[in-house]
Amino acid sequence: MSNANNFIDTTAPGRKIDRGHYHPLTLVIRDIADAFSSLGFEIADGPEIETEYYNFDALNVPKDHPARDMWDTFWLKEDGSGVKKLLRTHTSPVQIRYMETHEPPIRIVVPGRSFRYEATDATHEAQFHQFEGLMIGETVSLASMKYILQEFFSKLFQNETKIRMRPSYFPFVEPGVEIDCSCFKCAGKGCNICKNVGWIEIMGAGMVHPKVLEGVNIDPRKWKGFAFGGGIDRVAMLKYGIDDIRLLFNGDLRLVNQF
Ligand code: 2NM
Repeated sequence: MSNANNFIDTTAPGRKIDRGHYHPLTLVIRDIADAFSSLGFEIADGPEIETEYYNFDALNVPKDHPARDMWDTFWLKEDGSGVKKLLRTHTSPVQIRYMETHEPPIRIVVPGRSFRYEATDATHEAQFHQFEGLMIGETVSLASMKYILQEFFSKLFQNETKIRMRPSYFPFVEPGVEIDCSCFKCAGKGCNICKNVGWIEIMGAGMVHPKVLEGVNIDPRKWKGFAFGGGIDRVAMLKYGIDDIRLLFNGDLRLVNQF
């Protein structure tokens, strides 16, 4: 600044220029994409507005499944096309679209926004983020999945991570499993992150159901595939110690400025 006497104060501090910050979800999505890229997976994406066919039918979700209920799904107004549309409730429809347009072998991971029509609280939001993955090959098995996911989590958490599988049910896979990973903070000893059990419930997975493969014209006798899905918001909350999912979406810069 110069004043009337043409004095320039060269010791005055400069003006601070604010720098932008990546949202914690962006950071986690980048980490997930990097880890899977290094394992040979391609990153795919697709529409957030989907048809009933891609969101449910193609995934072997029966007509009477509760996930089809109005309470879980944001249905859009009829647009006269005769095709029922909705906000995708998972990113699996992207995998159906990918299988329709690509020949196996396939290795993809799909991070993206999904929607559920449900009440909001500290751990539930009407919008959330998922990453789903798919690997199809002639010799792909649950053993391949265990190796790939163990490598993935070890890269993501920069820590040697073990996983374990428990039987579960999803209509689009058979068999279906829940996957736990060893705690990235205490490595299984027990701490506040894993609530003293040493394991973190992290995703669902399984071998792609033959009906799903048949629906996209992939011969289930020749090709086998595993698929998995997990929550990105939850990973970001665990990794960065964020205790309320709503903080990720309310636009308050005090959250973003910490990253
Ligand atoms: C999950 C759990 C298990 C899954 C299956 C597919 C597809 F399209 F290949 F059939 N995509 N994602 C899948 C399987 C997702 O999320 C909890």
